[in-house]
Amino acid sequence: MQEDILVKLGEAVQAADKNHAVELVTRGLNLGMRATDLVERACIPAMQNLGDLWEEGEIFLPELMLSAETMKAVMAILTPRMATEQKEHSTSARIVIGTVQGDIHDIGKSLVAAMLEAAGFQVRDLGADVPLEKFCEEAAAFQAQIVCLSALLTTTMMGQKTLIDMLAQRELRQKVKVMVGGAPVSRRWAEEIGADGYGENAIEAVRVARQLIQGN
Ligand code: B12
Repeated sequence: MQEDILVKLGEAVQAADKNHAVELVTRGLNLGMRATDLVERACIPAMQNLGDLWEEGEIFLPELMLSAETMKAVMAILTPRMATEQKEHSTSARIVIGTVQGDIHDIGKSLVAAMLEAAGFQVRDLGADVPLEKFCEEAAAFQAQIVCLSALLTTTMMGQKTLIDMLAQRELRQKVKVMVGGAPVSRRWAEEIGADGYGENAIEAVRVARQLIQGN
């Protein structure tokens, strides 16, 4: 039954069948399934699959946008649940997160923000297409220990490097750690630009954020 829900949820996200996806998520939660499992085992693989289909020219941008909307509707239900599932590791550390300017992809960033919040971090989510200046201002105002930068386009990855340079120029670099991620971002890129941490997915993001805080 639970496996069946995971399969059908993945299909509903891919087919952009928002009502059905919401219904399946509600049913899964009522059956006692973990929100984290519904996200990681159904929704994320579906988005990855869509990316592959798009790359192969099997689907087009409007279809992708509808699936992204479906994913957001599902995440609106699952995010608060994920928070209550993981509250025990609470920390008072503060994190500012956003997708860098020029880049509107926010699904992965929101997932990382939700998982960090679920892990007990205080998270200020600046959204997508965030001016680099704003990251600096908010990091200082919020007294963040970590700034998380998401980039999904090879062209916007450079914003991650620019932000690290900007923090250094403003003498904020010693005060705040920088974590980077997003589909085209790699550990190698993170090292190259002098970031303090990299996470391939939301789970790793939480693990790395905890390490950075402990290392403080
Ligand atoms: C959904 C999607 C869209 C949606 C976005 C909806 C939204 N609100 O986010 C829409 C349809 C709007 C869209 C638009 C575009 N897209 Co698009 N999109 C995708 C797609 C299929 C999936 C992205 C996604 O949501 N994945 C699911 C999430 C959960 O995964 P994720 O984002 O990778 O995040 C995970 C990790 O990367 C990591 N992570 C993410 N951020 C961070 C941050 C930190 C700090 C850490 C530690 C970890 C971390 O954890 C997350 C959770 O596990 C990708 C394909 C792909 N393979 O990524 C293309 C893709 C990213 N898009 C692409 C392109 C080209 C575009 C457009 C330019 C298309 C166009 N011609 O207009 C525009 C972008 C306009 C702009 N200025 O930003 C290309 C980028 C190519 C490139 N190399 O630059 C891709 C790779 C598709 C492709 N293969 O060609 N897109």
